Amino acid sequence: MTAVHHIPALPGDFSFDPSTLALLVIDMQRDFLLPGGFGESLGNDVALLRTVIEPLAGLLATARAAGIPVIHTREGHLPDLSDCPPAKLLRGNPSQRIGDPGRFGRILVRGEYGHDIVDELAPLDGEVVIDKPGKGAFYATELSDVLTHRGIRSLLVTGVTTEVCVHTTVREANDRGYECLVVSDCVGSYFPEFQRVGLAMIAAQGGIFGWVADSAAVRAALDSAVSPSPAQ
Ligand code: C5J
Repeated sequence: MTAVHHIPALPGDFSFDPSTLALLVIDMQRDFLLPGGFGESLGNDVALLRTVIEPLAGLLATARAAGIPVIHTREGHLPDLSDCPPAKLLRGNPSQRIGDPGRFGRILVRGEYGHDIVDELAPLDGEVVIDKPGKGAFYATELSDVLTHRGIRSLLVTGVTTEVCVHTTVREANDRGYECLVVSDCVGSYFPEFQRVGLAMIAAQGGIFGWVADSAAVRAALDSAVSPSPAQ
């Protein structure tokens, strides 16, 4: 699996070598996705985020079958909140702040039930899980080292939310030289307008931050990358 393959995408084909490709799954955590959880308590409709679960489960299965490394992230903080800047801690509804008790444990605190990834997308043994205190997956984490160590150059980016942690991470990755394809039906926002514009911003201006394609196109390319060519 060393040849270059292509995925039809916006603004043009995304070229990748499967041996240097990874799937990044950003913050598919119960606190953001479960009805009755932190995300919903902020007045958001979690149904919009939950539409991501099924296509992402399918993409995960295809990537795993193709031997593409999967890296999960979780946004959250140490139990003493020493890694949470005051500006983040004090933001939002005063009774529903980071570290406060929520329906699924202390909100966005590592080790709590709500901080972990939804059952449908649970990491497999051996898959990397990056705990990040910020919106971007590179800030104050080991992600750069993990990617360098594995020789990863290209990322399939999925998860929530499109305009916050997905966008921040894609911008960080783009500045570090990684080629990012954002999988349109595997990223989600609480706001339909932000989803539409967030995706458009990535592929605009000739792909200023990266490429955009849906999971059907990505899965077809991964399948054909690992399938033997028909006999000549
Ligand atoms: C937010 C995230 N939206 N994972 N976090 O606060 O996008």
